Amino acid sequence: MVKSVDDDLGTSTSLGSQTKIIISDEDSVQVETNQLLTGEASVVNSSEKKKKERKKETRLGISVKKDEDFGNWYSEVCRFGELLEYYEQVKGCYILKPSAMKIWNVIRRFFDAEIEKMDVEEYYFPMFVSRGALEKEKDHIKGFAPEVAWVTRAGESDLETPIALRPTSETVIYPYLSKWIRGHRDLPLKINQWNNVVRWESSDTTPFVRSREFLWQEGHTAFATKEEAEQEVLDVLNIYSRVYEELLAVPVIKGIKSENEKFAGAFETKSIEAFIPSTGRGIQAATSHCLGQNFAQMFDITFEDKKGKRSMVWQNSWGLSTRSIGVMVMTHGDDKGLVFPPKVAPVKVVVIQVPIKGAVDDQVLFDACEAVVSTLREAGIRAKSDNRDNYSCGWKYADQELKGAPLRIEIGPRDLANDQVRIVRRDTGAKMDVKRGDLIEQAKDLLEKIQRNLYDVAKRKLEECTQKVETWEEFEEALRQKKLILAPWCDEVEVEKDVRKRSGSDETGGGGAKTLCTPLEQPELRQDTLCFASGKPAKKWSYWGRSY
Ligand code: 87F
Repeated sequence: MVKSVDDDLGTSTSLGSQTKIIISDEDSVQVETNQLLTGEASVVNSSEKKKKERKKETRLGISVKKDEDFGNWYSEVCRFGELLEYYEQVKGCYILKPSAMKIWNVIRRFFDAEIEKMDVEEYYFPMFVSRGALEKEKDHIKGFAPEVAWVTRAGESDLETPIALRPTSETVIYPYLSKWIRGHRDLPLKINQWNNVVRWESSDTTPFVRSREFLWQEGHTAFATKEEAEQEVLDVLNIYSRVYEELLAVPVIKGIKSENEKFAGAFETKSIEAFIPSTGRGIQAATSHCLGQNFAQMFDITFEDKKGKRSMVWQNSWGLSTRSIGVMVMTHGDDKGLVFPPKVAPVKVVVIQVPIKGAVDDQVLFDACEAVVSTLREAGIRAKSDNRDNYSCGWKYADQELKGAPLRIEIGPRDLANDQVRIVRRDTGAKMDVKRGDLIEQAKDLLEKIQRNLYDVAKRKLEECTQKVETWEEFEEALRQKKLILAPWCDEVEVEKDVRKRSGSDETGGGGAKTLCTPLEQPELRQDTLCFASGKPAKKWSYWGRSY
């Protein structure tokens, strides 16, 4: 069947003047037949003008390179790889497409299974917060006030008092902890909810990384003792670290936030931090807060202990958001598009037929591809065939490279004759011919290798980008070179503020440098080591850098 390509492109991404790309870098595509890379060979066109436009688009692909214009590369890779689309009605909001939702759901399933082992239970609380409740804890809300969005009207009438959309749910949940917790037998109480939150970011919105509405999980727990609470903060931090390292193949650093950077309502904030070498910016990847008894006091969350004494509970809260998907895209994506780690890939193997005119009946090839997909699926490997017959196979290779599946299988007449398939790795481009009978074993093996390789490459880059410094001059130079900086610090609030001011902003508009975290794993600190910024005795090694 011959079909107009317009059917497929008609509803495509359109942002300002840029319409959906199609394909990239011709060198990267090895087409075994003589078909056109553009895939236009079998397309019936409506008008000459459209044809010309499409040719121009077709040659575009991702229009910039990751190393040359990271911001636009990232936006294009998210849109053209079909993870999301910009929501034109409201700036800073995005439509998450099936690929993004599938990745998020893999993360969700993994995380749910882990926290279930810790006896955390799922709840769902309303998304509305009354003004009274939100402003109850004035100190913690102070800095965040400009980001709170309010509902002020219903239909034509003004609400008597405006209602906020939750930016986080402490003030929604804690009045109920106060009500539900009476005695020591009610503890620990461990709540998790998966939801959306709204934070009215005023500038610099970025898909996944900073959006006005996003998806996350927020955990809120209450304990009888400080020790139990402290242990849980670490346990959750470890699960977050595993989400990044084991699923998303992104290396992260576990650490403690500085006084400046911690959540104002917390006693202590632990976080995991990732680093994006292309921009030289750190990014907070998830947080786990020990709230101490701050909120217990504010919301009157008390219990009667075993001896009949009334005490305040010890609380934690922790969150991981869809930002994680953005960090993964930034880490692994390349100039051809998305690169998904197999464990989260919406499609792990894409199967493409390679027809050669007159060599073998198209139907035979089609059936062979479907059979391979079935075999893979039966073995539990998410697979699909790209059997669109209005595109050349070269075009489809490039399109699928854009969409990030870890493995591509090509099946042509020669493969049929030899009872084999050709497997191509998305991460390295390496190709190998595999006997049909060995397919499952080989595919599983390759998927494991890709998962490991993506992590290893990212880890090596992180190490290459990390620079230990001891003086202000070394710090400035390392910052210029977009390094992740490990420096001895006196741990004083004013010194961190001063570093932020003195380090200025970079050419990409990144703000001044600040601490990312103080790593839990500390290098040895010589007794006479001085703070790189103040010259006072250093108390710890901390990571510094510009950040998202
Ligand atoms: C924005 C507006 C209003 C962050 C906000 O990290 C309030 C806030 O409280 C706010 N942005 N925060 C801190 C959130 C703390 C905490 N909540 C539960 C987490 C993890 C999950």
